[in-house]
Amino acid sequence: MPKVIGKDTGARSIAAEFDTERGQGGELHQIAPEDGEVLTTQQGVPIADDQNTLRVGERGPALLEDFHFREKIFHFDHERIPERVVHARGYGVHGTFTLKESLADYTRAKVLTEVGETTPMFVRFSTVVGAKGSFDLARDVRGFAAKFYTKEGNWDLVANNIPVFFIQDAIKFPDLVHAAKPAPDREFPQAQTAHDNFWDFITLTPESMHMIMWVMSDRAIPRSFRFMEGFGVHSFRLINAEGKSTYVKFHFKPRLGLQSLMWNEVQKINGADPDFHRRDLWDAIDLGAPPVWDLGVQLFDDAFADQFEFDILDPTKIIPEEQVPVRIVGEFVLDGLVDNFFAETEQVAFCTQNLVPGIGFTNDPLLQGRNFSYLDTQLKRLGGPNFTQLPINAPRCPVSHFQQDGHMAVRNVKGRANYEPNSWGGPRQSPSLGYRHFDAAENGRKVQARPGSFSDHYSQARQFFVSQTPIEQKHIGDALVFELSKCERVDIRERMVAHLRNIDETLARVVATGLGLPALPDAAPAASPTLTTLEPSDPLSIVKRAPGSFAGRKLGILVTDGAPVALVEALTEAVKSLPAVYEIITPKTAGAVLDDGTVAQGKQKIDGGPSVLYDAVVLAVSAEGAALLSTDKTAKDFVSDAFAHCKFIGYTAQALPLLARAGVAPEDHDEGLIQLDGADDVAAFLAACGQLRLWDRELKVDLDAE
Ligand code: HDD
Repeated sequence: MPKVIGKDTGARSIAAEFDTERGQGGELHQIAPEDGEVLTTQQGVPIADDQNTLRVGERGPALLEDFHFREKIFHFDHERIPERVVHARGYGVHGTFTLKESLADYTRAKVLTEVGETTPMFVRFSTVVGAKGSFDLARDVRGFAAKFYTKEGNWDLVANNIPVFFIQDAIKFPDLVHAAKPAPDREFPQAQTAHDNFWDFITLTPESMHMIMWVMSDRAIPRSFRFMEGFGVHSFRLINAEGKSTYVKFHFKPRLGLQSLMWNEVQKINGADPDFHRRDLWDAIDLGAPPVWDLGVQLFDDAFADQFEFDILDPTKIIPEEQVPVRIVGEFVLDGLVDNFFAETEQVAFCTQNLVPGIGFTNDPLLQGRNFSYLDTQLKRLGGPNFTQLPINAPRCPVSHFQQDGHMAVRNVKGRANYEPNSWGGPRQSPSLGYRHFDAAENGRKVQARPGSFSDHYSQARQFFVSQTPIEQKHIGDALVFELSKCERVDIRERMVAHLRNIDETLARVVATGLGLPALPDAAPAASPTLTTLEPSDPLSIVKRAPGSFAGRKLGILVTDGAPVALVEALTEAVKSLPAVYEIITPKTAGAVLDDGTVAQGKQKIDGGPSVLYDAVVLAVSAEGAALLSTDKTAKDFVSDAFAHCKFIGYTAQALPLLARAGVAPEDHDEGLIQLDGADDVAAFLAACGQLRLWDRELKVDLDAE
């Protein structure tokens, strides 16, 4: 019996540190049928025949009295609920939040004041525009909605991976979403904004410009949910025991660092694995390497708000971390897979209105509108007002009220009193424990107007752009050219370039050239009389804050018959200890027989495991293997794509002909191509992989590079 490697693909990890327990949703609501138990109807009646409907004679008509058939089909016909009007495609997991530092000076919320206490969470990641069955890797904002089941009720922080939004007033949300979704006549394109309607709306809505810079950046094509930041976007309030309010912006910061994909890679991944993001999250948790985020807050007061260049109520603006540092107060680990996608991920209902005592709203007009929309949408989706009784939505603290009845009411009050006040007993309001809205003084005329303090739409867009590294700036230009090139109307393209001239003149020129515009259009009239020159802010860049480690990433090892076992074993062990994961890819499904007879079991056959699925690759091939693969288009794509996508490539000396046949000639070799002569070279290779990509290479392989 030959030795077999390649089954255990890596990554035990931080799980132990967090004392994780998989499948925390499990005990909540799932029924695991016993093997062999009797199949019944919904009424519990045992079923004798689940293969054939009741008929008159074997070849005769079906009978209406077959109640099992009718119940089964009736239920099937009603399996679907409306998908979310936005964020339809999502993936939810359970987790736990632990508070590390008390914010008692600022808030009375227990979740933010009881150090060391843990709070169960459910997080749903999502894309925004695509339908439920669309692919994971759209160029899009990612939702990062978090439900904290606190001791004082559920707190929902319905966040995104981008800290600003397209619009300033919720009344424009239906227009934004209509424009972004497929056009109403043709119902395409799916899950993408590269079309006239989106850019028409955007270019007629200058307040979207800052958000557009983020959406055209690599933030919108994240490598994984695990490598994304999350932002509460709005200024909220923290309210302390004395009733004093402090403004707060919430941040989630991934321990594994930020990482994104390349656009060409994205388009190929969508074909190779449309479930790339959800599979990544599932696998990470399943393998015992759950992702961890720090919860951070930016705290500021009225004095800061008054002297800040922008309005803290404007959701199209950030507060740079240099001006108000992010204070880390806690961490959360997402380590629990759902037991049932529908029960948990599909039925979870996030509402921005769900706050707990000590956290409050501000007058941000987007937030105020959201507070109506989320509750309303749950009614439509989940069919009645009792969705709060579904286990995934039910608070994990005492619940006591006199709201009653309605569709599917399963939590009903016993006894005679269903009103308050009453003389029979039951729950009573509590001025000391209860939620108190911040008693902000408000006074004004009823108007439909935007404040002048919301009018500078370009300064922070420019700040974002100048904060990026040159390669990230190039990607923004490339993305704009790609998206706008899909617009049929030239006036829409020109209008966007006119806006770009208020953001960055070079970017405007690059895009105009990329689009083949005959001349630069005049700059768009800027509503704000003063555009401010802001300092670049490093936290806005992904590349400047690269983690410098391959931990949590995935190595693809292409192995052929006769490959050196010592190298393959050293690689797999070293990857596991990072911790990271690897997959062995082989030319044939049966695996590859290494030079000592060991069988390397392939997780993927090469046709199903293109290099776009990996963060770095190794070509562990023998001379015969290299010769065989040199004639194979898929194998050559594996190599040439890895090279074009700026990946680190380790290779045995025997792989050189394969590299050459794949278009990587000796003169193309750079420090990202690392020859592995044996196990001793593995540590240095993985250390180099910690750079994640060799960005300098992109300028050599891309026609658009200046
Ligand atoms: Fe929204 C879903 C995030 C503005 C109306 N939104 C939804 C989800 C996220 C966000 C993460 C998915 C929740 C889940 O996983 O179930 N939305 C945001 C952010 C916004 C924002 C960060 C701006 C700062 N949203 C926004 C506005 C409106 C809505 C201005 C309406 C006026 N959003 C909805 C909704 C959704 C939703 C229609 C669809 C499904 C749902 O709520 O539960 O109500």
